[in-house]
Amino acid sequence: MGYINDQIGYPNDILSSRSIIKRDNYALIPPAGLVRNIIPGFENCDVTILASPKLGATFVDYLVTLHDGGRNQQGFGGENIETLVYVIEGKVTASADSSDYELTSGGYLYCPAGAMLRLENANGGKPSKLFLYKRVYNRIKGYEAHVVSNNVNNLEKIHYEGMSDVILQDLLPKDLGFDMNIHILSFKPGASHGYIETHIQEHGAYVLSGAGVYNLDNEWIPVKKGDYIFMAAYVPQAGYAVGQEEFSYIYSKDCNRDVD
Ligand code: UGY
Ligand code: MN
Repeated sequence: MGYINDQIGYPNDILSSRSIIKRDNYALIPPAGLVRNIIPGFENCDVTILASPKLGATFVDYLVTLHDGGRNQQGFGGENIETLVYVIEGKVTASADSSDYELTSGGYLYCPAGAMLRLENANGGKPSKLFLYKRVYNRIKGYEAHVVSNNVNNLEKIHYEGMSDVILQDLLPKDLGFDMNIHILSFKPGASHGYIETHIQEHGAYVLSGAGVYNLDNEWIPVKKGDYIFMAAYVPQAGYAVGQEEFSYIYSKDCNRDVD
């Protein structure tokens, strides 16, 4: 079972991989290649580190599965570290210092630098799956970020750059206290970006639904639900939805700051 050829005896997944790693440029990390990492503070959790400074990102993205009793009570973040958790599926209690939030699928919590994020599975013994983000906060005088929690079901749906078939949702406020935002971009089948973007901002994107072809540095690459895409600063990029389902991904984008 699962072997491409009994005489050779190799599992299918060992003969080819869709992973593409181009440090400081872009990366595609499909679910089949993910490995678990032990991270202090996470108990009964499978944690995978996705983009990190080793790949050329200024942030770190993680996929976390909290099993029965899964939690992080030690706290995630720190004095200069901002964090965000987004619930892909399941139910968790997430805390920003001493304030608790019950988050279900589409729910999220942003903790500004200095507020510790704590997590506990609350899905009746079933696993919960999370997308987790952290980054060193770029503080500017006179402005502060603050705790934000909501569910994407409550967010405004904006026609991305005026297109009727591409929808943008902003998870965080636009004010200058925030040095980044997390967005969800959703393409109806057959929809695409209006042009190939080239910009200074980086992205880490996790595909929530559907499938597409994605232009990364002028290569068109097939992507689908469960894939993770890293786009470094200035990488040419655009998405094109294929198939019957909406192609949708959650992604981070730095904003509101000049270059040092
Ligand atoms: O906001 C963005 O830069 C976004 N449209 N980029 C992307 O989806 N690759
Ligand atoms: Mn972009």
